[in-house]
Amino acid sequence: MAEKTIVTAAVVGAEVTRAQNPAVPYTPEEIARAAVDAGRAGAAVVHLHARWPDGRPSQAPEHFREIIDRIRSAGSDVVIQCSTGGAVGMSLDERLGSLVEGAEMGTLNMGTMNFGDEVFVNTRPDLVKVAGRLRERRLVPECEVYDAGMLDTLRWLLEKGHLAQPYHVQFVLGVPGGMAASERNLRFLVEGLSEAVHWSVAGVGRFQLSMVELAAPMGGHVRVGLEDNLYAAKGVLAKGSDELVSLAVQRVRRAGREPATPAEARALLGIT
Ligand code: KMH
Ligand code: ZN
Repeated sequence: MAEKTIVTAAVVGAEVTRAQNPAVPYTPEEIARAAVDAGRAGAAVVHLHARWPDGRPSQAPEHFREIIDRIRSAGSDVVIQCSTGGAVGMSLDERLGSLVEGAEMGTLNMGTMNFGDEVFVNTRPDLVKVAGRLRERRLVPECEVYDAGMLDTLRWLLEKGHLAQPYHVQFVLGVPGGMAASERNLRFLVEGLSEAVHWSVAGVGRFQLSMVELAAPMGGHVRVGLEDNLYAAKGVLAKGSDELVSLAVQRVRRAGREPATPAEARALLGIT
């Protein structure tokens, strides 16, 4: 039987706003509820950012603690992945504030890039520091790859011993400044992985669900949610990340695969 598909829900991010879609959650309570709902809809992993009550991005440990406590108090066992990317312009130390007790995975952004009209800074020393922190905290890294050269950086981290299995790769395609979300690009990136490793794809904007349709038959995992895309269909705002997860699950099943449970995702990702 084909390996199960891990559906990750990215329920808020640092860039999207409630002015764009009223379902974007801001408070820890709202973010936790969005994560729990996404888990009920079939997500095995939640990728977390936090916000201040007015919507500004936050990497404050107390916000992450409250979100995680609320998710667990609601009885959800989704895998908790905390963003160390935070928002453009934050210092690396601020970004690392998210790695609190209860986190199981943390992101490792694989290089500096244009991010829309801004620059998302991830120098090689930054990568080494984040990788080291994840190792110290025994968190499984998810390597965020936005462009082809970042696979060479991934190889460099492996060769230098800064990164080792288990780790996960997320191809984030369609960020203005990174690689476009196309079939050609995804196939090229998957071929470029230097060793057998679980990979997933997150298509930004209108490419979110088309990337799910492409990745599921290829054996990949998928990420959807309001962080990357605000629409359920052309011109129709998503009611929440749970709706996008449901749409992804339909597509995964159409490809003959089943969504992984959180326990199955932990086994696949090497989370102990
Ligand atoms: N907000 C972006 C600049 C991550 O979560 O690790 C970075 C980001 C990546 O969202
Ligand atoms: Zn993120």
